[in-house]
Amino acid sequence: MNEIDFADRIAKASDLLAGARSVVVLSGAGISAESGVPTYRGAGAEPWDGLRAEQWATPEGYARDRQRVWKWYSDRRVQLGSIRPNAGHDALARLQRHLLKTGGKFTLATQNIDGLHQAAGCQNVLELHGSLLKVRCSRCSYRLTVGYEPMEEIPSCPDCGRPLRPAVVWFGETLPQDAWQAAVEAAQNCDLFMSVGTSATVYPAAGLVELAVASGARSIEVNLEPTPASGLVDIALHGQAGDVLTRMVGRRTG
Ligand code: BJW
Ligand code: ZN
Repeated sequence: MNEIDFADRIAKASDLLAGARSVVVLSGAGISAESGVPTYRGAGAEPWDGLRAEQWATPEGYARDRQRVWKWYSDRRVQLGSIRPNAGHDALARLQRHLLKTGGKFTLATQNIDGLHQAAGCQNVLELHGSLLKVRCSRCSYRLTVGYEPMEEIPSCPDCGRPLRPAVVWFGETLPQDAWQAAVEAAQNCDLFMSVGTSATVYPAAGLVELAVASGARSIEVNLEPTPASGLVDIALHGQAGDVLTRMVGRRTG
């Protein structure tokens, strides 16, 4: 697509955004790619030890080699300490401030575990797949925020003695119910649903766009490449999230 067509689509998306009072954004790894965080699939993907996420991001993967998986999470946590939010995160934070200031509603549900939306100033982020900056007990309800600190050894739970684990959601595990219910409710009741930087392949999060569209919302996709959601949405914008969101939100907030 040439730049004029693309600019025209961005203008149409901006108009949809300008007419919306209640906006839901579902973000994925692609929005953090421009900050240097590897994606899981598609452009920018970096398999870990040659393995796809479906192979290591499981409770069985952790049970198989706890120390190795723990260290890998610890290394990722430390790397995050020097990673900053990018123009895409900033644009969504501006959009949230603008909508809230003008009496609108804004919900950001993220599949990301990197905390970069919050670092950009977004409030009330729904973390559907947990957080890399927290650990939890593998049995009881004990949780701890550890930030960017390295943790080479696996600590035992102070309450029950079981090994702690990263507070992320692995395949086959249910999503944090409060965040998931809030995301479902917001998707069912929004005017505009935006899917940003996600391959739209991991459920139930990927189902939010289907839910929003079925509930009557207008919809926009922003992603480097087409996804299974592209055919569902009103406007699919295939480009860098930082650039596209800055152009869309910049027009809206002035
Ligand atoms: C850019 C860009 C730039 C690059 N600008 N774009 C068969 C059918 C349907 C479902 C299932 C099934 N078999 C099993 C399931 C269920 C399973 C699932 O969906 N599997 C699929 C693989 C088929 N799901 C689960 O098990 C989930 N739990 C569950 O279902 O419980 C039951 C339940 C049911 C109903 C209600 C409640 C519960 C749990 C899923 C957990 C996912 N966990 C991970 C790991 C997190 C921890 C960690 O990182 O260590 O979460 S996997 C990984 O994938 C991570 C991500 O959040 C998730 C999604 O990835 P995301 O964000 O979309 O990123 P990518 O990399 O896939 O895509 C990035 C995109 O960006 C690409 O398209 C690029 O082109 C683009 N991009 N640069 C814009 N600059
Ligand atoms: Zn415990």
